[in-house]
Amino acid sequence: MVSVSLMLQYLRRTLPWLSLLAVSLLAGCSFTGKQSALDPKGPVAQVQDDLFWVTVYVNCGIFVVVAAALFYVVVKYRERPGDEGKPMPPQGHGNPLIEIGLIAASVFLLVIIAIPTLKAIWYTHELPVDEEYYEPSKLGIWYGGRVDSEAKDDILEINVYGWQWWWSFEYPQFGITSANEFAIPAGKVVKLNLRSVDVIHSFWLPKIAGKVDLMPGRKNWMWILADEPGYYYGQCAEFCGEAHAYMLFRSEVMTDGDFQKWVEAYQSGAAAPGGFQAQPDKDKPDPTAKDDWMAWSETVRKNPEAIPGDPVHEGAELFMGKAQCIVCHAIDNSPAMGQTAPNLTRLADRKSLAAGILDNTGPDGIIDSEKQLDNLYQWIAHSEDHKPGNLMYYRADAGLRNLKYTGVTFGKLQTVGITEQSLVAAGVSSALAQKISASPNAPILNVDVDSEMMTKQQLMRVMDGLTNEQFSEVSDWPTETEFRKIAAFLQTLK
Ligand code: HEC
Ligand SMILES: [Cu+2]
Repeated sequence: MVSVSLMLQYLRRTLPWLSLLAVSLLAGCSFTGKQSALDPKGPVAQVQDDLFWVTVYVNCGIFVVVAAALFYVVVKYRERPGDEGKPMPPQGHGNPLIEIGLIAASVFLLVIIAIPTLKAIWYTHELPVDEEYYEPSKLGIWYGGRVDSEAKDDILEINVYGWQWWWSFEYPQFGITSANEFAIPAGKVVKLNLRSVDVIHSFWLPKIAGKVDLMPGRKNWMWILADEPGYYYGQCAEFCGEAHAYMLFRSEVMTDGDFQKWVEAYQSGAAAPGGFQAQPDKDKPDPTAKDDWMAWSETVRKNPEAIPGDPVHEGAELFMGKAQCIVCHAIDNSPAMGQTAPNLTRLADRKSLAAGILDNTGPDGIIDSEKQLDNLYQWIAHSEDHKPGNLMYYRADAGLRNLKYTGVTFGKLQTVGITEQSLVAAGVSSALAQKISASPNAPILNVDVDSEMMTKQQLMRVMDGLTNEQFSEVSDWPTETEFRKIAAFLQTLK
């Protein structure tokens, strides 16, 4: 048996190291970090923070009492020299007074925790529509005009959708949509309707409020209020798949005036590339931004020479055409109306890219346009490096990765050293490989022998190890220059 004095000796030796370890671990904690729930900036986070501390204090009290009792007993009744061979002292079993006392004390402590817990639960579950409760929170009062009269009595609502692995923020009262960054007015109650498109996510904006899950097939909601303007950092707080740790978001809290401008900018949508304008005619004496976009598309189709040959126009053409970005993305006013990816209408106004993974700002917190352009290029040309598993690249039916395997012919593959033998090595039958090599200009996946065709998996095996430059040579994968042009176009979306 290890004697108590041995244990004390051991403790004496390790205690300094243990405390050093504890202190260094705690040094990693910060009460005011970007995502610290201990630095509340709104009433919901405040209530949650208060509750946290009540629990911590009660637990500290329990710890001190229990540790002191333990220490007292261990020291007072420790084994002393000469104790060997003495009979065991009388043992006590059960003392009703102590037992009832301990039960009563536990109940008392639980009640102390339960009262503020229940209060906080009710508080966070009741939308404060009452004007005495908070500053006027109704739409009509702080956001004059632009809203139909029925909506004026409503609180600002935002439909938050969780996607693997990004966020979309829809403002039904204003008819606008943002992604990964959303704006709210300071000092006003906002109702968030939380929905998931795929798996369970969790909305957590630590300094303002948290956390509520977004569940497929279930309508959850929460209300938030941010005290002051600022830029707040949020994060998905429920494991939701491969890129979960990269599913961040931001909230820009603004003054009423700035918020109104933000909403109006989103409502006006995107301007046509390079300021392209539709010619007014008698049907449309006052062309809108949508008309400009339509005129631009028409011109690209019918009279391409009339389009200026600069990166913005070429980037827009690639976006709408060869690079297939419009399959998933929408840009308001433009022909791009995809619904399964972030809405890019005001993309260049956002301080971060791809759900907070790339930061567009300089040290002063303002968007640095060179950095932004480079981030845009990095993201669209190499998204799989920046966010492993992301569905822009990997989505099975439409992801950008597919561009690496479309438009491929055997003739082109030969230019990068791929032979008939490479096809056989990838599992293609020799009869089919022969036919493929005999038709060097046919799309490789369309060639068939006795209704056998090469599969995409086989093609992937054949092309495994090609560089991105080689992919651009032999398939529809855009070249680096083309990606840079698309980035230049995206940067005009503001
Ligand atoms: C298969 C559908 C799909 C296609 C095609 C697609 N994207 Fe995406 N895109 C996505 C998804 C999904 C995300 C969100 C990725 C993430 O953050 O996990 C995204 C994110 C982005 C973002 C970041 C948006 C933000 O709010 O930060 C940009 C910019 C972008 N895509 C541009 C493009 C361009 C340019 C193309 C064409 C070359 C393209 N996308 C093609 C699905 C697609
Ligand atoms: Cu998530």
